[in-house]
Amino acid sequence: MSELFLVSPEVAEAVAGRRPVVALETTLVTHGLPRPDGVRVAAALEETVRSRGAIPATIGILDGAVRVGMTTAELARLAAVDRPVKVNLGNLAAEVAAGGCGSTTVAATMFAAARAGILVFATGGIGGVHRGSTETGDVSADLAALARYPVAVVCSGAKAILDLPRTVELLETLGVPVLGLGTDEFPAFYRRESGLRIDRRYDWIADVARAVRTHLDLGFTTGLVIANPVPEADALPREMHDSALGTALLEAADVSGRDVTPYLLDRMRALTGGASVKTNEALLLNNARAAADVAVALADRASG
Ligand code: PSU
Ligand code: MN
Repeated sequence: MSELFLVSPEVAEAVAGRRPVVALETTLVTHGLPRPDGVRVAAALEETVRSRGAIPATIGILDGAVRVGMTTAELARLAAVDRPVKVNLGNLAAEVAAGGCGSTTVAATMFAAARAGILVFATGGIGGVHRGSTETGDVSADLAALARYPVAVVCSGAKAILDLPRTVELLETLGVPVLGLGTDEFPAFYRRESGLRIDRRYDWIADVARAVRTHLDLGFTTGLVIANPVPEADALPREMHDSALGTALLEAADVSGRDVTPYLLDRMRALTGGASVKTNEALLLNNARAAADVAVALADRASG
């Protein structure tokens, strides 16, 4: 493989042996969580994936190369960069060409996972259609990536800072299956419910893994969303959530482009006295667990 795209020996061997692997992104480490929570949570996500019998593949860009399966030292270096670039599909090649470092969003992580042969990816919440998108045109590249790369993304829906009804509509338009784990509704990140529909509910990992396998066996080249709501005990209380969100959205009126999501997440942190970060961490760990279980179930099917 080229020196532009480096897969760690552990991940390469696991993929070649059809053993379970879970991709993890790095934008949530550098932009989604405050320091030093990002690196600590990244390590906890890897540990969670391992404890369920899968191999973690943390993905990011360092010294002009896409890294799949970053070491602890590499991740620490990326997190230590003063203002790491948030890399999605459009700016990835330029960043690599410049020899730089960057953290990968859901979109860029899906690209790298697909290229490395990884089927399952755990994150917090996907990006989507932003509020006010009819004026700004701001729609996350995560949706384009879901339409393009055959990776199952385990997430707690999309962040409520987004326009969730339009996000769900666009997933439908793009033909991306939205499979719920123990839920009939599209989760709203910090909270379990949105009132929005999903394609199908699953209550067992084996069943959702079978649906993923069938999607791939039928020859679909699109990704899938596996929507796993935050555990009830970890969800933000409704009043705290709604009032913080209302204020954060007002404050974000002048923020645009790639800064919008990190800005809103940071305002939610401040306005909830840090509670949103605890919720974010809890749902991430819950998604890493579910993703590892799905990856193990998929590997069992492949070999059995
Ligand atoms: N989920 C989180 N925290 C995050 C993100 C998602 O819990 O920081 C990041 C992801 O990397 C996602 C990105 O891809 O936010 C979306 O950014 P944008 O809306 O600019 O596409
Ligand atoms: Mn955007």
